[in-house]
Amino acid sequence: MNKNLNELLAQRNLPPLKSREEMLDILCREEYGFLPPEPTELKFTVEEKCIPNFCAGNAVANRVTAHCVINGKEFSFPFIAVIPTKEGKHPFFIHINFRPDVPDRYMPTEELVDNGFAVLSLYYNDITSDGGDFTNGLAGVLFENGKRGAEDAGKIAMWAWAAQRVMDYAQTLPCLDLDCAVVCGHSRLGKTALFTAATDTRFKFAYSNDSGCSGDALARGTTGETVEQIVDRFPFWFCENYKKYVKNESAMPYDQHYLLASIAPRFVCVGSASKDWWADPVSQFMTCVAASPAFENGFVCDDRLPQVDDKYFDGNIGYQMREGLHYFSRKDWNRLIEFVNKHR
Ligand code: GTR
Repeated sequence: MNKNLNELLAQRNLPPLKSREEMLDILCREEYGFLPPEPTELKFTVEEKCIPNFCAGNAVANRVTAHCVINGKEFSFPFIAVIPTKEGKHPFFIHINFRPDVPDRYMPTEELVDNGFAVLSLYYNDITSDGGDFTNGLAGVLFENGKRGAEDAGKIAMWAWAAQRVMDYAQTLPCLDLDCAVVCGHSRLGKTALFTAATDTRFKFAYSNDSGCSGDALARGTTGETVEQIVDRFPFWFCENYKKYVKNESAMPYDQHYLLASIAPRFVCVGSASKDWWADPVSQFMTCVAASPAFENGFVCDDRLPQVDDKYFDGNIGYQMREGLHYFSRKDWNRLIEFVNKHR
């Protein structure tokens, strides 16, 4: 069974899977940095119906502000909660978003509502900037003068921490189905969505769209972006330790299959795009193959490399390849909905 894929996997020379605790410890120490501590105080204020007559009355959009005390300092950030008005408990997405706008062409909010989902959207730059400055936003309350230690959080870990605070808010809403919490994001925010779910078992599903290097793609044997290339342009996404693996992937005590495997026994779906060679769809797919044994219902796929429009949704790990370039399209969202509906 899976003869060809097993041979291809062997060529990648991956470290074997470990316990979830060990894998998370390695991922935090070597790649993303440890999550910031949970806030010692947390409260939410809500501006109701901040978008008038939203979704023709099928949903309300509320602007929520999370007020946190962390390290004795205050930090707050806003997000938008779109809640269907229909009776009942709604499954929901926490979308770690590139843009602040709701609705937005990258987040088909009305369609999500039409499919029965609530969506809570946080804009990543509201947490801390997407750059090397560690003195602003959440970074500013964590580090004295913007200086961090080798294992301290990079920006991805900070955005993940914020998505977990949005989950804290979701837990206060009786109209949400807490057994169907999905965290999702695209590209750098797909990496973030995976790290969010890996470190927080309240999320039943994680979906990463085109996250590639340092997300859902194996580093060993990639034909796309390398650790050297990502650390050169985006060192601040990661902890300082990650630099050790520039041109030195074979020394990594892990690979990205640890990230997907840390989501077991829950659900994770990888979205790839056929022309997104930088994210490397084959290495994204092989991560699913490599992480599969961590799940009771592992990755179910054909014994060949993926092709356009392959959709493997039967196991707890899913994978889909859409035709096209690097973006989060309606087709991707629809496939995510399909994966979630199949398993909830
Ligand atoms: C690229 C980066 C990728 C991906 C992408 C994005 O330039 O090299 O790893 O994360 O940005 O987030 O848009």
